[in-house]
Amino acid sequence: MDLQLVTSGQSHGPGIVAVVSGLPAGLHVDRDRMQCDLARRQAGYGRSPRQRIEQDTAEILGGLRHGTTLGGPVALIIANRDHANWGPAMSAWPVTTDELESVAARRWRKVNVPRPGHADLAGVMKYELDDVRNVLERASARETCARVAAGAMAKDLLAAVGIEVLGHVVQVGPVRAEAGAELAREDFARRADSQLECLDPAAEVAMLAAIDAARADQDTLGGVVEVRAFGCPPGLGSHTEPRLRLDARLAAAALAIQAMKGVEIGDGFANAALRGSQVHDELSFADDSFRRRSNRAGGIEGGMTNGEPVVVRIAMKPLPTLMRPLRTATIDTFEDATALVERSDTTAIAAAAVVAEAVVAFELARCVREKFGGDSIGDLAAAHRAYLDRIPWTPA
Ligand code: EPS
Repeated sequence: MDLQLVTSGQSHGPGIVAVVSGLPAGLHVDRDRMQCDLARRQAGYGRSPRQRIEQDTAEILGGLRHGTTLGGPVALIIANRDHANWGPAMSAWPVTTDELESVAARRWRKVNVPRPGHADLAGVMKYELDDVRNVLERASARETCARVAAGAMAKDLLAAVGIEVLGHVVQVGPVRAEAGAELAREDFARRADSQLECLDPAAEVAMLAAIDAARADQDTLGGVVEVRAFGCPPGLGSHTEPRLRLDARLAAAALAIQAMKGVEIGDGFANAALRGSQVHDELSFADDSFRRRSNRAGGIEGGMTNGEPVVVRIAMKPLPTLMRPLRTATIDTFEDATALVERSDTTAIAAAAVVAEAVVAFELARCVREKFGGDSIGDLAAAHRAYLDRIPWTPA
């Protein structure tokens, strides 16, 4: 059974839609988890005033009854409250000039200045458009709220087989958190006290100062997030075909998040500078289970989980919408211009940790569906139990 997600919607349209197909029947969807993740995605330090307008909540349109999946696609919508301020400018159907002029001109006038670093210019050329807004509304990272809601359901599925996926911020601009090579699930409890989904309070002070400094300069900041998946049995993903390799799939899922530009599995980049004897994680066998003596591989060997925690790090570029805009040229008269100044986030790095957690959870849930099948969550859990009975591995 293939787990799939389709999203739809514009940043200032009526709402963002997600349709998730391939969930087994009988899965209890944790409403509080979904709401909590949606709120976490909005809450990080450095986000734009837009977040004071939005209060993301998923309205389920199909696929659930009394909180439990029925086996068909789950459809949901997260309303854009800001749509009330855009109305006719973002109407799905034709509107009159009078209706258009009832909203602020900057909302309905064609945008002819593409922003460097954004989808704007290639998007208008590729899709034969004469208004940058028709690109930017869909390119916007507002869409990630749908992936977070879908990821919450993926986490519910993973919980049924003992897998937990947790993300955190490890770098903001040049400020790095203390590396915690041996981080365990319990360590993530500290995240609740953070304004940046960060586990290192001392580094966070410097991170917050860096964000304040960037905001004062009307500039933006990127960073690095890390996602860890605990409880994965060996054998999610596969070495047998390139498209099934888990590291490749996680990298694709990670880079499909707006503004993500680099991915590392385990100590991928640091390992490149070392010798093999310093890199590969030695094996041991104790208490009926294979273990690795270290986890520099980040839990993946040969395109499959190896039974250690999966570790994925993702680099985010500074957001390209700048309050002090960069130079550009217009798409109609080709004259020098300055880029569109739109309200923007100074950094969305905390949100990135939540979104990264969601997409890693979704990709792992896809692997779980492939490996254990089942039309119901009971069948899936039984297949998982039978597999663990067969292999010489027990969860840590
Ligand atoms: C975004 C621009 C900002 C962000 C938005 C993504 O929106 P606006 O232009 O309305 O202020 O706040 O992110 C969200 C609304 C969200 O919920 O993540 C962009 O251009 O990508």
